[in-house]
Amino acid sequence: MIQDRETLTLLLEAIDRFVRERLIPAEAQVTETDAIPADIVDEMREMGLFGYALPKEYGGLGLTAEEQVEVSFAFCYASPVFRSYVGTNNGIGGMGIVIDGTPAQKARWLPRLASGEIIGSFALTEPDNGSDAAGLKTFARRDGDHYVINGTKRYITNAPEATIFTLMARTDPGQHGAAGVSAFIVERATPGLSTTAPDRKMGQRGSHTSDVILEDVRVPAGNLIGGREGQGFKTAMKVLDRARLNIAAVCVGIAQRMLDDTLAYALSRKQFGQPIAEFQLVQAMLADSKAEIYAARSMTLDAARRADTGANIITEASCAKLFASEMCSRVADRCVQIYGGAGYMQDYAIERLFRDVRLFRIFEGTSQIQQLVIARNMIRGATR
Ligand code: COS
Repeated sequence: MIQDRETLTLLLEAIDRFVRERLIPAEAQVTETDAIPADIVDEMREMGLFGYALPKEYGGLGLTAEEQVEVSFAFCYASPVFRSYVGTNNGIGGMGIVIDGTPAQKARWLPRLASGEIIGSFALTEPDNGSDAAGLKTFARRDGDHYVINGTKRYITNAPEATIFTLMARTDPGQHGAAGVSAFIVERATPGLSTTAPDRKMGQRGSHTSDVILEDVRVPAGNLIGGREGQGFKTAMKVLDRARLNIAAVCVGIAQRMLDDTLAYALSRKQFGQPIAEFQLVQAMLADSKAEIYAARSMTLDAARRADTGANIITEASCAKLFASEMCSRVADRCVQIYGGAGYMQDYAIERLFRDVRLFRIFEGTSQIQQLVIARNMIRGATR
């Protein structure tokens, strides 16, 4: 759903300009320094990019799902590292509070997330529990009007920068599965909470992940999201449904960038006396990529429009994330192939983007988890 086409067009044009004039030229520096320059972070703040998905009443831009994916298509034409920095506030770090938080929790945290004053992060994965999220072991024991949390979270995006974590922990040791899990807002400044040195990753330099270690961290009972125990797994899954849709949009944006760069290269690079774009075997790779980006874009928009009607989009979000992330890797691979030897060299962005996009088939649910979610829902639908 588009609330106001004119306002959205202005926003998308501003993002487009920002991407071309500020973000793409800064990509090499971000990779080299493993950090986004402070002036770019400030500009993202001023543009409202930390809160575009958060409700207007809490200072966000209040975009619909369709508008959000349009923003991601445009924003992620630049390295996905920039979106990753603001992505946790709009998505996995802030959305749990939006969806299931109490009015007091929303009023306390959302305005600061929306303005970019603080960074929110999402702590679900653990050393022994990634895909099997419901088996998580981090334990929160009730102690008067507090919970005492112990455990380790792993590969947590923006953990080194975060002020608050939406953190899933087991409150009922008798319940081994999803029903024993609760979600908390945990402040970084709480004694006993620490983060390790940032992980050394395959790609996405400038976006940081690390472990979050909790040793007798005392969290006020008022920080239990929604005020009810046992709801945390469902909160996490609802957050991930929206996040998966957004990752699909991220994949479309960056795939389009890779293809545009590659087309320009194929038109300028000459072999056998003509631009390599004239060769049909190269054209096949360009055409397949174009068609697949179009398919992923259409799927993502359709799923977003369905979400805006209030429909359950668990299956559609998984379909879009599965298809778009696999598509993005295929496009990246073809683009490197078209660049040839140059594609293997760090002088060209495609070498870096090829590594960056590999993550999309893994995080926020692997492709295999998306297949499992889709097939389970199909079987449930058929046997109901
Ligand atoms: N929205 C709302 N509720 C949901 C839901 C969703 N999308 N998905 C599951 N639930 C509910 C179920 O309805 C069930 O509730 P009831 O017990 O009341 O019926 C409960 O949550 C448990 O669900 P389920 O039995 O399906 O849980 P499983 O342990 O079988 O796990 C998978 C489901 C594998 C799909 C889940 O663990 C998953 O998505 N894993 C990947 C995690 C992930 O994406 N990690 C990335 C980390 S974030 S970067």
